[in-house]
Amino acid sequence: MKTFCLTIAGSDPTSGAGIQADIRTFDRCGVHPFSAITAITYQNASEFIGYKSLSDDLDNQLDSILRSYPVKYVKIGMIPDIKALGIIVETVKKYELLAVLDPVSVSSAGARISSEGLEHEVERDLFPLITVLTPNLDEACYYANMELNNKTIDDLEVLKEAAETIIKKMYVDQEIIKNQKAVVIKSAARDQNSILDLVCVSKLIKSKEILDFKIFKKPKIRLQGNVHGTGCVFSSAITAYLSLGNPLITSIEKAEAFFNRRFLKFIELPQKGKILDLTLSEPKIEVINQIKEIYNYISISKKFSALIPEVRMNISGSLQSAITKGDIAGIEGRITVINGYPQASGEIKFGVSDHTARLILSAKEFDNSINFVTNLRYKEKYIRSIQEKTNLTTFEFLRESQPDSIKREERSTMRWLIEESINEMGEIPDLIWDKGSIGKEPMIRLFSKTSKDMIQKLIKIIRVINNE
Ligand code: PXL
Repeated sequence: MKTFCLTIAGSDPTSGAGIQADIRTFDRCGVHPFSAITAITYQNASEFIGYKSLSDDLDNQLDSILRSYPVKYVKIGMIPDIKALGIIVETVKKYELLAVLDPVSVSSAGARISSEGLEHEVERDLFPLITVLTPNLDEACYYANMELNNKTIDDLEVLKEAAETIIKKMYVDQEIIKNQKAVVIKSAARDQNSILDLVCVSKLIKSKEILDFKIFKKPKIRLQGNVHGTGCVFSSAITAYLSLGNPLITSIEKAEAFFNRRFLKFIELPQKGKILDLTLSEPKIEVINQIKEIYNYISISKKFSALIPEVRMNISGSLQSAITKGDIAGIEGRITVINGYPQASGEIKFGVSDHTARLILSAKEFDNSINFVTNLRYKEKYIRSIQEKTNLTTFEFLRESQPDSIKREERSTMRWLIEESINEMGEIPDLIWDKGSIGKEPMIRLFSKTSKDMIQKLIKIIRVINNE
């Protein structure tokens, strides 16, 4: 039988947050979504207009499902008022539900989505029944009664203290821990390149209560506009992984991975509204993540800036069976240098790279195992060092040797240079370079089968051009 999960949450008509986001997430995680709606909100991605509580109908919705189906795991989101809270508390008790609570009281646009001061009753009546709590930083500040803004990895002790204060509120009279519980403070701290989630898990060892802490790091991603509903997706993913039989910490780990792998591709709404796109296929997610892996390596290295060409750099990655440009992902707007560091101008997307996409497609006609290509700044001394000091295979493509009909079309040039290297070397070399011509910047193009392979090649190049 399919695994069941229940979400008790508010409706968001954009489907970015709330019950719709929970249903989309449950579905993607492979569990069947049952739902009970606590309130309907009137909002779009940039404006919150208002809401109407459905607490008068909540117990009917819940009973219709829970009386008939064996549901054990529930995600709780928007609780509009004290009546809805009372029903939720009684339901969790009556059906002995294992609950994940995303303690939201303010919408992404800043408006309250629960009655003023309800946090106090939520903490008193619901926290002791909850297994996992997923506050964001503002919610953690409130429930720990501490000032936690602008923290870095060096402030871990104070964040741990906050998590400990909160997790203790999840036990009646702070009694000895019977069930394992967890608090995840989302985006608790940040440093130069990362954002950190702090997880606090309780354990009972030889009747002694122990708290374990874990940190999940994610790279900072520059985005235009706000992403709506991220907290709903994350807490629903934890619920789904728990219901599939994973231990508590594994469920959190898997939800972190589920979230991070999708925090790359968005459904764009007008006025910079963004919603996580959960429909992307696993192979496409994999390609985007591999490009991200290469980019993460590059973006923390000042030395790498020397390899960014005038026309800017791209990293393209391909689906194994790519046939068109739409099957190749790249960085929108390419990579430039900002404050001495390589930096992406936009997001990683399918169908946005042109030259590098064409290179992969042409390379694949001869060797289908090629999946990645980057373009790098050409300098004669770089090529000399690479040839003398590394085992990378290189091929110089002579623009003069192209027939005039091909010269006119830069697109056919990409195919021509692949053909030339195959004719000369019998395989696609690691690197194909040319000295440019009028209006054409000289360029190095680096090919690889996997992202790891690409990073290894880039490491070799960086070492030799810096005489290390
Ligand atoms: O992301 C918190 C949230 C939860 N539930 C509903 C919402 C929002 C944010 O706007 O609208 C219904």
